[in-house]
Amino acid sequence: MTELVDEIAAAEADGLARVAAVASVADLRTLEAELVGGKRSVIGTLNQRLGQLPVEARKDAGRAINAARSRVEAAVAERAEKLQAGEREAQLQAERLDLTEVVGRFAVGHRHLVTQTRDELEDLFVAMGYDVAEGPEVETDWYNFEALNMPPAHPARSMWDTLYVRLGPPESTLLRTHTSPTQIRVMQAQAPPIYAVMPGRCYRRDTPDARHLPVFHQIEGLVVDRGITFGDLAGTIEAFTGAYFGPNIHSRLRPSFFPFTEPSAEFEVSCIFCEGRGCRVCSHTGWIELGGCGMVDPNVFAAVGVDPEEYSGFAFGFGIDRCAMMRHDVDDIRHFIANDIRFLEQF
Ligand code: FA5
Repeated sequence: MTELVDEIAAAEADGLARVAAVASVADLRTLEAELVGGKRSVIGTLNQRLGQLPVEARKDAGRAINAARSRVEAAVAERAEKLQAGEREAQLQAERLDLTEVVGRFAVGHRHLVTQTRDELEDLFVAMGYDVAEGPEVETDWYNFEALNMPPAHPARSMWDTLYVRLGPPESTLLRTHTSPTQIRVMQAQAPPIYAVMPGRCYRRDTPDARHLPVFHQIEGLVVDRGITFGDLAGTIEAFTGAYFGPNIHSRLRPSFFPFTEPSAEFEVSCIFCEGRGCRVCSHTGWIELGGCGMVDPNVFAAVGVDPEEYSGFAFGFGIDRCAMMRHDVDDIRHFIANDIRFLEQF
């Protein structure tokens, strides 16, 4: 009996010392389980030994064990409170917001060079009296090809291969290959006179290289009015070229073919790198191609119900990315989509 009482006293003293020394709430919980947790805890084991004692001695020893358990539990509770308070304080310190801290200026981004170019081109044409219109990037075959005088299986379609979208009948919906379908939408939406530019994103099955991207930007122009001539087209292109690239840069039209214009031309501007004298960039021709243009084909007018006897018009379409390249001396169109901040920050 005295043996067990001594053991109880020793176990209590040891338990209290360990509780006092523990440094965190988590460790305290582990220790609590070890000391007073269950049958296998220190107190639990002592309890189990009561059965071996004679009845009289059992009572006293039982009381001693309960008293020891109470004191250990009280010490645990007291220690827990202290540790919790300390931990809460440490957390508050760690999460404290210093409202007096001075943060440097936020780095504000800016519009991408292609967007800046698009805005500038829009402004330039708005100053010449044009409206700005937009059309969808996901187009129907009819707008992208058929209304532009390219019936199914027309060979010119192969120049403008693209991705088809699973919507409606097979091969009826696609990612537009040029901004020209917006011409059709504008003519459907309003009667002449029309003076409009239509910028936007285009898609083609083109392998990326220094001058091509599969996703790029064009700006379309459309004028429909009484008495519009090829001279008006040439004059407009020349006015635009001088206004955008500067007075030393000129334009020229070279005969070409587009199903939706007749006659058609490629328009070229004198090479901005050598100002027309001839260099490597322009393959020593002095000229760089920027886009296509021509007089609106009567079949296009027929598709939208404009009377070609009363009205005539011209249209043009050129690459916005290409304009930005030429104006800012960018030697590879892929820089625009590489997302290299060192490139983008320059503009
Ligand atoms: C056309 O897309 C015609 N719709 C242009 C047109 C409009 C002609 C109105 C007549 C009347 P083309 O496929 O040549 O034409 O493209 C015109 C311009 O878009 C090119 O000169 C070039 O500047 C730009 N472009 C074409 N493909 C790409 C590409 N993959 N990456 C970057 N720019 C491109």
